Order: sequence, then C-alpha cells, then structure tokens
Amino acid sequence: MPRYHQLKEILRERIRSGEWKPGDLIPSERELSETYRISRMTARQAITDLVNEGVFYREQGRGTFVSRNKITQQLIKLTGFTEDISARGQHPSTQVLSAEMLPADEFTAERLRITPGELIFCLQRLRLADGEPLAIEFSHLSFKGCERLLQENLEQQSLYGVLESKFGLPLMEAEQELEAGLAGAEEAALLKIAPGASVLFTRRTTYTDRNQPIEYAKSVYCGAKYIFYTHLKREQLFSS
Ligand code: 16G
Repeated sequence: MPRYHQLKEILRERIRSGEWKPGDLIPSERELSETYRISRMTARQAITDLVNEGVFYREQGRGTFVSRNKITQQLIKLTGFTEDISARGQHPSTQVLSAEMLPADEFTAERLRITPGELIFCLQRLRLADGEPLAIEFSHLSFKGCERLLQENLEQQSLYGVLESKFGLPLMEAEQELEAGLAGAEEAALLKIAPGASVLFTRRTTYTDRNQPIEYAKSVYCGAKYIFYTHLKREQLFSS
C-alpha cells in the first residue's frame, strides 16, 4: 500500500474513533511528516486527497479542518453512497422503500439501451448517515438475471458491492447530471426537511464493461447537507 494511502487510513481512523471532531484543526503537513516519518510531499498528497473526498476542508491562512455536517460527494472517482459515507468515518444505512420488477418506461429504456416494456429491477431507497436521512435514490437496473436482486438484502448490503462481488459486474464509469430543485411533500417527509426546502436532483447512468449501461438512478439529495466537488484542469491548448 502506498505510504500516502496508509496515512489517509490513519487520519480517517482518528475521525472514526472520535479523537477528531467536525471543525477540529488537523496537524500541519510538517507535523504529520515528523510524527509519521514520511516526506511532506506524502503528507500533502494524503491531505489533498481527503480534502477532495470532503473529509477535510481548507481555510486560507488558517489550516485544514475536519469537515462539518455537509457531505461532499466528489465527482471525480466513481463511488457509491456506502463508500462515500464510510470514507468520512460515518455510518451509512439504508431503508428499502420498494424493490420490484417493473416494465421500463420509454425514457429509462433509452438510458439503459433496452426496449420499452422490458422488465427491469426498480429499487427505491432512503439513504442515511449516522441515522440522518440524506437522500432518496431510485435505481433502475437492467442486466441478464437482474431479477436475482430481489433475493438480496439491500438494507444490509451496498448495491455497488453486490453488483461487483456477487454478480461479477464491474462498474467502470458513469455520467451524472445535477439540478437544483425544491422538495415536494412526500420527499420532504422522508428526508425530514420542510416542504419547499432546497434539494439537488441527480441523475446517474452507470456503465459496466464494454460500455454497457447497467443502472439509471434518479436521486434527491438534501440541498443543505451536500456539496458536490469536482476538480477541473485547463486543457493545454498550445504547447510552449
Ligand atoms: C450513489 C449513486 C447511486 C448508486 C449508489 C450505490 C448518485 C447520484 N447515485 O448514491 O446511483 O445506486 O451510489 O450505493 O450518486 P451503494 O453501493 O451504497 O448501494
């Protein structure tokens, strides 16, 4: 395991154990490099990664702190809810609202590149972190044998985990859209927010190998609890 990776795990553990609380200032790169006998470059890389993952945040001239209640979903690597929440040292949980085989409507069929009316696995879940509702996710899955998902306990297992380890379907990439919106009465009740509070609607199509769409998910995230983070690089137009 690379050293910066090991350091990331050590730092995460300090949050998980409760030693570091949201808002706490973490030691500087220099202090970390001395404590763990690593280079400052390695310490910097670990901290930057954890900032990108939303575990820490930086304040100009003040230092790096443990993130508060907002969850940052990074839009760089393809990760699932369980991974995102666990990476922050929080406890993810799920309530399955419905799980059934239903005929695909035209729009979903187009996303999943199947014929409208084909039976797909439809899963509606409430996602929580440390018992607090964060998102409602409505996943539509289509692959050979997807009805076997009906037998899986998706309150105790991660969907991405089941797809990859039990069904042998690697998740390779995804396209995602975000749209601002307001919570309707039903969403607000599930998310324990006021009707009309701000939410983020996301739509994600996830692909397995050979560019085959496997999941089309529509989600509603609590606007006040989420930050979506991405890292942009300017394209090098001219070579110097
Ligand atoms: C994310 C995905 C969702 C996927 C879930 C898997 C978005 C918008 N959605 O929440 O499509 O089903 O992760 O999480 O990010 P799981 O592996 O914990 O079940």
